[in-house]
Amino acid sequence: MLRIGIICYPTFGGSGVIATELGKALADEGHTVHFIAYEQPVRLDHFTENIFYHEVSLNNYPLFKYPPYEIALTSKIVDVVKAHQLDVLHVHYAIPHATAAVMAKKILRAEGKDVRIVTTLHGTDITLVGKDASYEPVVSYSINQSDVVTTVSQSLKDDTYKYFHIDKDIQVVPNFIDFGRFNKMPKDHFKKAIAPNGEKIIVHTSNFRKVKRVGDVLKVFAQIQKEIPAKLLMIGDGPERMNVENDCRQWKICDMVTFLGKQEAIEEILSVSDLFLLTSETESFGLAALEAMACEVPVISSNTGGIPEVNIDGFTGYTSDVGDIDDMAVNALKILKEGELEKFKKQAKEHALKFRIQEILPLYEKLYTE
Ligand code: GMT
Repeated sequence: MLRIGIICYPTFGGSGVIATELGKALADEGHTVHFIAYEQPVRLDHFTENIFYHEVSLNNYPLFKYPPYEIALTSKIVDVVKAHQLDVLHVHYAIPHATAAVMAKKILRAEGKDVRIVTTLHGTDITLVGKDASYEPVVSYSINQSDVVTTVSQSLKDDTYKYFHIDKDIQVVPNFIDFGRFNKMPKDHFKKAIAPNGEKIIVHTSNFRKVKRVGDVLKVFAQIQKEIPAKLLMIGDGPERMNVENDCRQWKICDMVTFLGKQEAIEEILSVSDLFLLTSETESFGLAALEAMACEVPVISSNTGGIPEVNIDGFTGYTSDVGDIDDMAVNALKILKEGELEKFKKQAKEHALKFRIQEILPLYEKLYTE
């Protein structure tokens, strides 16, 4: 059994969720897992005897305009590796986690201790933030200095080679889903409360950042509700929420749209939903779409990045060019209107099953032991 350090963002975002669920599953297998983050990861909600959490705390000094988080993180990694004899560090998201891990490895090597680094790239660390000239050289170096590098989709692997100077072999290990949690549950009373007249329930979940194009979600819904009775549930929170709420008021469709904010029990909401909308500008994988599919919800999405590896056009839903609202609305109506819904629901789950955590976990374990 291995002693594994997992470095991640603790927030609701996909990379933090994947890192936390992976750590919990590894602990279930008998490995010892040490999470290192600036806050307790949101999905790390139970006490488990072989899971530990180490918080990175920052002692700021008035001289510092910018608190040196990477240094605090590096020091914490060095300390935890030494104190707990870690074998491997699995870092999720390149910035600054891979960089801190590489630095920690060098410090430890100077002291005669070897630790291996597995870096998993998640998306925006490559496609949005990382490729920016202000980060690129450091991100390239940190990827090249990792012992193993993985991406969550083939598309992200291609993008990484395109935007960075990488001399390493990158392995694709897709994101996964825990069917123990994400499964369609009988929640008919809940469905009746949201859609008392049998309206179709459309759902979107995200962090409401610009990259998600949440305005497009509302535009697609505005077209759908002209044709069939429908309700839209908007889950999550972030910078674009207020703009979309304003659009909603202006278009006078507020009685059909509910903003639920951040939610823990997403699977309960997905269980009563008929269609999931994901209109992102870029998306390396689209974990939110996979969670929906696992709960038998077909997906209407853009065809950007890794989404087509998850949402199979014409099978689990449909994909359209980014911003092609009309095509997305037509496709949504095709599924909702023409008695196709049950078939698409079944197929969405069928494809989601390929991403069961039981299939993906051994791939990571193999990388660690190698
Ligand atoms: O989507 C976000 O803004 C959050 C981001 C993250 O790093 O938490 O998500 C990225 O990683 C997820 C897990 O691997 C992927 O499912 C998302 O597609 C990816 N987001 C983007 O590429 C925009």
